[in-house]
Amino acid sequence: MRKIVFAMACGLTAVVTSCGGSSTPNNQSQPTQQEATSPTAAVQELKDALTAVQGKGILFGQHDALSYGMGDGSEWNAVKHNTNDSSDIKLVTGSHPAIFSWDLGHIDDAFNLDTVPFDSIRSFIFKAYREGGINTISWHERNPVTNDNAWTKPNEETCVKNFIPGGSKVEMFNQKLDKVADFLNSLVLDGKDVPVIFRPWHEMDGSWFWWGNDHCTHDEYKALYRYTIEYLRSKGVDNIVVAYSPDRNFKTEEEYLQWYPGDDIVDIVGMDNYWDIPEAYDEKNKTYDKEKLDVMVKKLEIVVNYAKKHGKLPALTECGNETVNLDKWYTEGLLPVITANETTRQIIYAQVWRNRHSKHYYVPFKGHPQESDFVKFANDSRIFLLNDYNEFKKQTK
Ligand code: BMA
Repeated sequence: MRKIVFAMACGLTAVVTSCGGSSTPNNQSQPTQQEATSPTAAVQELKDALTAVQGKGILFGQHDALSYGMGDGSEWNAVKHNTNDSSDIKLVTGSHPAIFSWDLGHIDDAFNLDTVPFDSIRSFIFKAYREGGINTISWHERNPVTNDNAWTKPNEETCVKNFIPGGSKVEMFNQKLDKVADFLNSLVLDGKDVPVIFRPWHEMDGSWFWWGNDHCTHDEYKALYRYTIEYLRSKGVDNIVVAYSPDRNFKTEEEYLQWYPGDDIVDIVGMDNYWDIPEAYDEKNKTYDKEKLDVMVKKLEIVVNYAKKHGKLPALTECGNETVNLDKWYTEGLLPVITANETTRQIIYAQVWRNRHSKHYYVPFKGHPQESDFVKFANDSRIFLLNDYNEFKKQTK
């Protein structure tokens, strides 16, 4: 990966303010600011791909789709069963998803927080890329001090302010960042950088993670986010398209942006939202209240409108109905929301979470009562799985 000297100087000094007006001399051996901040070929390739699909179709994704799943009701695991081409989505539709999501939590270990080996994650990323899919990476990292998990309730010693420039434990945090940089820098296939969407510190408007709302000020959060990206770039990471993704706790653009680290850092603006659709569900009649679904539509509109004004790409970065226990969640819950109007149809992708075990899955598996509803959703002309997406690319070449 190309090392950008100027960006490194920036990353280590300018955390809250931007990198403009640096005292770094602009000579032959150091790129100009323009060069340093312009996207690399890998990043540009991914941004162009995402832009090309905008308004034409919504890419559908799942977390850990190739790692494990529910099969026909009995769990499978790629490592245990030595498979690299299975996904529950493919089992029920014939195609893998278009978006492949991974997580770098527990990056100091050989396995991630969900016991997927990092080596497997890397090979899956290569496979997905080679086959035309798009990879996105989240980071449920352990608290750098307690090193237990991402859900640690932090105290004075373990909260965000310790890890940002000026804090007393930045070095500990840097060790994690170094590992993430190593992983991202290892994403080179046949001599070519593989671009990925990188989505750290998500759902910060809730307080379930150590970087959440109750555990830091907005400025501390922004500094954490900015420092993360600038530090990674200083280590030569130049294959990431960066995504901002709060949970659903906003009603206005201003609220949505409370933690936003800045247009110079973020490429994709997203939202995670698991709860607005269930809140619209009428248990008795097994229907969805349109006005209540509109709550989520409005939030997507806020995201898309911000993206439009600021040259960003919008996405529904996480959603899902655990165990798919609401009738027709896919065709009568999710689909009407994301295709509600011209604006919501501008989202690039929607992804659901993982199919881990019988109490924690988001895509109906073979034989599940909602299987046919999911197939109907997947067959909708506006929803792109990998096969649809590849076909779209062929036709628009
Ligand atoms: C959560 C759950 C956890 C998991 C985490 C990161 O939503 O699936 O079990 O560890 O995501 O994948």
